Amino acid sequence: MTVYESPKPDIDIPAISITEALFQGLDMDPERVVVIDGPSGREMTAGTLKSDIRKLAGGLSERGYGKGTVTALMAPNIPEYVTVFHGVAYAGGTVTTINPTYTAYEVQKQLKDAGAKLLIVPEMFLPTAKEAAQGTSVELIAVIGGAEGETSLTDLMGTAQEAQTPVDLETDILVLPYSSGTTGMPKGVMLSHRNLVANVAQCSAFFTPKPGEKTIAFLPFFHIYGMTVLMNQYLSLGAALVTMPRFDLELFLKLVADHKPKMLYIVPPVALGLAKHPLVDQFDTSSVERVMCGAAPLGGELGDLCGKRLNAVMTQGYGMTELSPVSHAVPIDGPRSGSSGLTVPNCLSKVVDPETLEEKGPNEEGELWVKGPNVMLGYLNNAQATRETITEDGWLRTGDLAIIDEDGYMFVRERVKELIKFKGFQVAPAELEAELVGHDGIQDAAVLGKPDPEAGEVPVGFIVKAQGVELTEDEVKAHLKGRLSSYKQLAEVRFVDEIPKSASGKILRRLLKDKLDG
Ligand code: AYL
Repeated sequence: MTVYESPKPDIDIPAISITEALFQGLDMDPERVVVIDGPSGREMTAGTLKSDIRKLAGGLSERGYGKGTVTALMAPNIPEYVTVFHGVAYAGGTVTTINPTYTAYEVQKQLKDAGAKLLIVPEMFLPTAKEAAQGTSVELIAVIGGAEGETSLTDLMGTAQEAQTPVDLETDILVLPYSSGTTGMPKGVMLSHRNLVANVAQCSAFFTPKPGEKTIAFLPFFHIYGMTVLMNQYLSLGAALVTMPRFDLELFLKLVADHKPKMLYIVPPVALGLAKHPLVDQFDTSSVERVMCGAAPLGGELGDLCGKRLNAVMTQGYGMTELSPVSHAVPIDGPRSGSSGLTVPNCLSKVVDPETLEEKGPNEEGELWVKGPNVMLGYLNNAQATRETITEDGWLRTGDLAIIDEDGYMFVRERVKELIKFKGFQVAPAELEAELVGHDGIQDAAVLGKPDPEAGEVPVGFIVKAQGVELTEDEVKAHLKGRLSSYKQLAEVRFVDEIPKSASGKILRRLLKDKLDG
């Protein structure tokens, strides 16, 4: 019967929009370079960024694409990502962030679900964007950098907007990233300005970058980790980002040597590289004092190895898209191997028996529940999933089994929800299953995650063939190839006679998991 508060004092969460928070950082010094494109070295100053955001917000509002409009942003980490995200936010609109490596089919599903009217992409992704936009509510595609015969991002800019378009900070939807949550298909996670402003402040209690400090931003801004912890936290505190459109260990190490970050933000597969890859010895990483790893389980041993190799304090954070995302983090002055951290300020956490809902004591295992100003508004157009995830008194059920020790340190033990994590990316079994049963030769299918030393987990398909059908593993795999992006592909196929199900038709994943392990 224990509810855990943060050991750190609560903080005042300013009643401002996320872009007003950003401008506090940018206004510290307009001449300061705040975003650098890693591969090319192209620089953007705080002054230019602010001015571009205000012009874009003005242009969007003039065209009627401000408040009430969902804009889809499908881009890797490039300096203009910040301009678009905040241009939309300052105009009072909603951004849905799309993984640029998605197939046209996946992009189309998100565009439709989110009801996006405007789609903004770099030229490289224009063909996918055009294909995806067909038959959706998208009215206009704008190209970052421009393209022959297309509306460019610059064309969208208008007269600089003087002030934030009024929004309800607590109830208007600022951003719609997608997450499958504890069960089912990916869903739009409705996050408000307050959710993001709160989480930036909550994170800062544990890992505050100083003005002018830089870090290397390869974690994608379209995912909540990069969005809050890097883009919004760093820039709103006057710190700077070196963006990488995709991860490449050698370039990453070179950027570390050149830009001398004190803190690195990573995911477990990168921790593996940093701990073991010979390339690491060829670069100067001596500026790094601290590494923060999150988004998937990191073994204590691997974490220690990574910290030792870089001669830095290795810490973890824990979070969920639905929590904006960070609810737990390990402080630099109290590292603990293998722990995902202490509760962040203004937040409560507890461990609950998922069946009886009884609250557990220290070191007793149960489902982790979290409450705070960073808990999402709910899932877009899905009141039922919202009700199943957030209790009436505001606790978010994480779907992770954990313990909290007597000092308040949380340790994730196991993921009990369906979600598979491939290199920190979400793979929703239900999405793969829906595609698989769409194949004529497949009568039924279930997808589970199998532990993998490099990716963390890989999806494995259990397949029941339709009667009298010949079907090979390759044919099953090929069915998902053009439809779903590379990280959602099946690593393995197992043909079975039936998928075990409960009386209500739910897949009994536990039973299949035993098969996987056995
Ligand atoms: P989503 N250890 C184990 N599992 C984790 C951890 C961790 N440290 N962090 C996240 N997960 C798993 O929405 C867990 O199953 O957000 C959780 O429910 O893509 C799920 O990932 C959520 O996946 C940080 C720390 C960001 C974490 C994040 C998480 C963003 C991932 C910033 O500092």
